[in-house]
Amino acid sequence: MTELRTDFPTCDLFCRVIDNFGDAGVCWRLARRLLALGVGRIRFITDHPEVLALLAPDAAEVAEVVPWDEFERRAAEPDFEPAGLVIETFGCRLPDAYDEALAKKRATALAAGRRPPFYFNLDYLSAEDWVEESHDVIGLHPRLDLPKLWFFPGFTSRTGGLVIEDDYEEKRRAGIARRGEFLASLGLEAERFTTFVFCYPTNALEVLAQGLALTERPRNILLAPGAAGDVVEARLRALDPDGRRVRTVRTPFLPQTEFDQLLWSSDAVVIRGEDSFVRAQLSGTPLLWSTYPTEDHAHRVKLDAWLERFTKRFDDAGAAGRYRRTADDWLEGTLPPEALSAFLEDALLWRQAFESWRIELLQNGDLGRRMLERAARGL
Ligand code: TRH
Repeated sequence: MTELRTDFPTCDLFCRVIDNFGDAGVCWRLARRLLALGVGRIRFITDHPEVLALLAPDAAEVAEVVPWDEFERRAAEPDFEPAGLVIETFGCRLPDAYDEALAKKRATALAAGRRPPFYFNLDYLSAEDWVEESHDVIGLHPRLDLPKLWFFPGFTSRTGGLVIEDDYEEKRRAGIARRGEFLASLGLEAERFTTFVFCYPTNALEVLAQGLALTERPRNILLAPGAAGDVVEARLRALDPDGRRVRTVRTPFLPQTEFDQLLWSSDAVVIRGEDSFVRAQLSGTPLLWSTYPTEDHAHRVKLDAWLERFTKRFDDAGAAGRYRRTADDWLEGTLPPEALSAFLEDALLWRQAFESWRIELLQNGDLGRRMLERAARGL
């Protein structure tokens, strides 16, 4: 891997939390990645520090975490200095005072013949075709001389890629080797088929519980914290009171640095959102995706676009068709419990495609590196 020389001593990364954990999860993973690639210091500005604290109990040792309102006040002070690398995420809009200070820094740098600060807007992940056209496009500020670059994560070489640590493969191998020990620490037998579930309360939880419990061979079920897990847990207890078919464990909310272990220890996963979906794909574990539900049905479009790319990785067209139907029906809530159970039983059939897809994503490259390389070229 070529060495990346980055000369961005400081970065301001802005993160507004809409809901759940994904906004902070995506931003924090990127922050850690940029530090690992040589960015000197990061100010992580967020309106919900408590969400970050859950994901990263060590956050304050890694970056300067600043509450949004406090930072907004700081940005209005006359001696305030914005960073050399600025990342707005998901169009969260930076405080006006910050934009003004940044425009001033830019004007001063340009007048002195120095490199001006680099300003990104990092957008949401989608496999849709339009992403390639919108990626790496400059947007202008309505009032100020302050261009910013729209950057999109994605699945193709004409997007920014996904956050992938340089030592990901090494960590994955070690994590897979730790499966037995990890499952034993949860009181589970490693030989059993293991499924990790992290989905939304709006998903078809009754079908999920029935499908999970529909088995001749006993299964391990890991349920993430949250309302969906509560419902599935209660239903599984009712469907299988003496635990002969399923051994169910509620997992604690793990720090983000340990989240992958859940995926590496599983034979199949039901996964949601953006960041955990990406990590599941990198793990190669067969997955069913619960896309983040939106009223305008963007989740449907997102799933279709991803399936379009992913199902090309199947060697067997019949298996590709079956996977597509299962994934579609799961999202629509029309998947029969028998089909959910069959998805798990047939995990070996899907593995080849998930493995090939994961290799493609690894080869496609890392978002953090792409951002720094792009910033080094200037606007
Ligand atoms: O939590 P999510 O559903 O989050 C979001 C947000 O709702 C957001 O508004 C939306 O835009 C986005 O999805 C698509 O799903 P996500 O993205 O997978 O984030 C979950 C994060 O929580 C991820 O970084 C992994 C982390 N996590 C842990 O670190 N430990 C845990 O034990 C669990 C269950 C999750």
